[in-house]
Amino acid sequence: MTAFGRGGPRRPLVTLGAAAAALATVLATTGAVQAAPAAAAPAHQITYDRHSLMVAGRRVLLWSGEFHYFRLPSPDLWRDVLERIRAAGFNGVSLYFHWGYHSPRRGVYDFTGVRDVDRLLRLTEELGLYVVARPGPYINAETSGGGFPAWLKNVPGRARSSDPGYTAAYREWLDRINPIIARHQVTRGGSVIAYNVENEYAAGTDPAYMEDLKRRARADGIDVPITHNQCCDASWTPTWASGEGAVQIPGVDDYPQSFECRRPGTWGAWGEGVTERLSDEAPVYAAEYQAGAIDLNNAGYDKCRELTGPEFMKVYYKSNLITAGATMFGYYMSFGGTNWGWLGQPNDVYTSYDYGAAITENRQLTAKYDEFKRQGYFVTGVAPLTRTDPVTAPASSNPAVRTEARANPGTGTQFVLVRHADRRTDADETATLAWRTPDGDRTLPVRLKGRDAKILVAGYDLGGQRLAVSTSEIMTHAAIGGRDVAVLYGTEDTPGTTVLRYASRPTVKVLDGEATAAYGNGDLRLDYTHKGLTRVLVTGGGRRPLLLMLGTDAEAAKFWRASTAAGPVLVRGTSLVRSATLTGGTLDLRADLARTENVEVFAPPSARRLTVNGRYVPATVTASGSLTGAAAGPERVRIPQPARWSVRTEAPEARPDFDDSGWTVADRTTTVSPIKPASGPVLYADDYGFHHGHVWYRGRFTATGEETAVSLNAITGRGGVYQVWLNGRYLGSAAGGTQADADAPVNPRPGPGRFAVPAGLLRAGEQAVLSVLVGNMGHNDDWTADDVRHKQPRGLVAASLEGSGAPITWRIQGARGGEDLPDTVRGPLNNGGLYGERSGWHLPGHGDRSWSAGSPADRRIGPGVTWFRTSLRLDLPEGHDAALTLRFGGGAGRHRVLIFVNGWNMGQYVGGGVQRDFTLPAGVLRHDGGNTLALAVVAEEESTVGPVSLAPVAVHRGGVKVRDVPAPGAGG
Ligand code: IPT
Repeated sequence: MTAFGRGGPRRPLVTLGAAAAALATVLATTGAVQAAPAAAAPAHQITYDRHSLMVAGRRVLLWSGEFHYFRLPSPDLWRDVLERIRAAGFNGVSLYFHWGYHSPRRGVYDFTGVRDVDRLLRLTEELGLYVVARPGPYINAETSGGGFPAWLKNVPGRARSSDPGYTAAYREWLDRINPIIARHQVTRGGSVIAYNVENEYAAGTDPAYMEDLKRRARADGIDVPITHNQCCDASWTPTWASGEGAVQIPGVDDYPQSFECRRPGTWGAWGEGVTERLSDEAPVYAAEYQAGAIDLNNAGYDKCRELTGPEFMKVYYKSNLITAGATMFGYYMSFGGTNWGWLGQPNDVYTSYDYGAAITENRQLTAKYDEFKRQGYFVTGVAPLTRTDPVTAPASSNPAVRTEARANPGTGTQFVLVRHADRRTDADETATLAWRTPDGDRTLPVRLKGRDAKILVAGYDLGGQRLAVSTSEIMTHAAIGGRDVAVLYGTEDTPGTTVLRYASRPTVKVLDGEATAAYGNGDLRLDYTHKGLTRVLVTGGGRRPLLLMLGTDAEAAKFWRASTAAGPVLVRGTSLVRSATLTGGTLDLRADLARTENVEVFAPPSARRLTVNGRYVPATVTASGSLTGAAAGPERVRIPQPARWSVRTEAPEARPDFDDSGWTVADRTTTVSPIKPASGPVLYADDYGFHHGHVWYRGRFTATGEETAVSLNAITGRGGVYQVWLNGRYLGSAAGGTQADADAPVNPRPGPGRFAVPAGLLRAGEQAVLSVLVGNMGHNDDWTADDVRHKQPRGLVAASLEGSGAPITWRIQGARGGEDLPDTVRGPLNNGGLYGERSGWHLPGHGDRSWSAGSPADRRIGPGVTWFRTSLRLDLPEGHDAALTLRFGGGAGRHRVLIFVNGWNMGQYVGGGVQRDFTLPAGVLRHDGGNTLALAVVAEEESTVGPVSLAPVAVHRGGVKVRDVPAPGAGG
């Protein structure tokens, strides 16, 4: 199945901004033919100097957003999200590739279906987005094992080093992923512009390892520049800028707002932003720049969005451009996605990986998106920014208002950062700038209202105009129909001055709003206050006409830019413009609408007719020379609710007579893990090939009748629990541990549990059966390159009886097939070893007619595992995009719920926990057809789950066509 083969409507390539123009040219020849293989596009050399990357000698400011395909298991939605990213003005994406997501077992790799990264890379080519490919092997990313496959825990040799055991393992991955990346490089007509080795590699530094990663990449055909993302700041060593292991373009990761979302008013807790240059030969690269946060302390992601909101973005992102002169960026994250299945790393995240990003987990656009758009259109559109050096900044009359400047040595264009001297203040300050612009000295008033920063431009050839200077910021400009159309903006109620040069007095017409114009000495000076949208038409004066639109932040954010074969168009209105095509006299927009609203289009005059998503929109011509008409919002959408639930209780494993003869005997005496058991056999689940979700243990011993308690210890990762039954009697549950120390082998700390043996339960001389269910919340990452952390066991780590020295013999059972996946479609992270999972109760094809009627809303369930199933038919209108979540509404008792939608494990609801809404991506959830919803409730005590409903987050007319994600019925 390929993205190109889907027979969708053909449309010309759309790109945003001049920086993407090189790639646009590459693809323009094939752009209209989606089916063209990547190899048919012309290849371009990638070079770089201290200022920027260059594609075929043309400078590019790389403005990319991080996207994790593995957190969105509906490949048609990759297109949706990448189109949103592109429409925000990004000209690239930064992509981690997740080793463990593709490899259930050593030597076994899957790149199909939701793992089809070749398709993903083809899509970036089609959309004209550059790619920074980041295949690790270690990626961190708050994902299980930091992206390592769980089987690596059984491979001797320290991970993230040049140890031969690890080396052989990662080469296996790189030799598979590298060739896929290699064939999509810009140098072969594709989209990959750079290649990132490792991830924040410093702890346990091993330059030989870095050398091997680079050698592997080159041997596998990677010929674009190799980069690295150094952590934190220049104090972190090595920077990999020189010496053994050095990369061509060393980058830095920076998260100045920290990750404490409970204090969203925080300002720069972790520093000033990017201020240093790591290499004199390479551009300054902000490899991961904070664009959201993990929700470390359960504040909820909206708080993380606040912590990293527009004010932070203005001050920090703009400083990075001017203070540091950075021209390469990877914003982490542009869209976070979902830790579906067992994808999450347990210690830092829960199911949602929304990240407080500009695009929410439900694919909705936020105020942060608007800010990205304002900045993204500017940085990718104003070409002189790709090559600048520091210059003297205009003097500020007020020391509280600070200026810094850079200029392009070729064009002379100046970029002046205006910010508060104290970056923490939210004061309201005014100043006068004495500015030596390339077009002469000017005195200009500026105002900073609250936490704010601006990049002001002087001496810029704005299309056919000469912009001497402006105290409004440039969002974008385009040559449309023989004139220039420009959008400038400033904070509401602040003053703005724009000075343009003309050979003779031009004619100025204020079409909307208020502005005063004065002409003298070749200067046309416009003065105004940023309020709503002011429109000024300038004609004559020896230049082509200019339509200047001067707006507030909010007004600027209403504009979209898209390209057609006949040139760029600007659109005002709609929730999202994905692309535009001009055929004959008809301009068609692919756009999303939340309501019926006016759409205004600035297009070449040949566009006389307007359609939106192919539907005719009656439009009239405005005084601004644009076309405007009302485009229809969405139809009313009826969201059905899950009803008619059936229920079945499981956990036969707890019963003494359960037949476990097919289970694996757990009798190993050695382990690769640095954590060694103090006594008895190794019970670690990974050692027996059971890596994800729940595992069961059954231990047998001959009772003496003197037993007083069962003493256990398990490691689950943060938030995990384990539960214990003796001869079928439930003894209780305990919190699993997170970390054991290598030098304290039995370590009683991680997750001890002491369970009293009820009197009379055990009889001397009789065999007793201990059943233990252990959750596994995911594997530790390896941020510190420390096997003690990464190779932490999961499952039981200690077990003994109090009052008896009788030996216990153990069997273990986990996900069906262990590393030999029965369900390769959903992959290694979808299932654990619950009885229902092993029996296919989560699958749509499971026959549940024998189940009893019972709803999670009110059914009281006992400790152990209980399943609920229902079916849900959706019939949502075509041409609409409905974002739906599954909402949990209360309940009682300690329990957690695994959520299966058509067999796909979409996350884990922890009763009473921070996350109650679970994103169900279209495709996994069929919007036009039947769905099976299955809930596996693991209860520690008597519980009710409470109401479960399907909640609409938003409905838009528009969107992309989403096909059903395959959902094999039963058996896999
Ligand atoms: C940095 C990692 O590189 C990235 O994978 C992710 O974990 C991110 O942070 C946090 O979400 S590590 C950080 C300590 C800079």
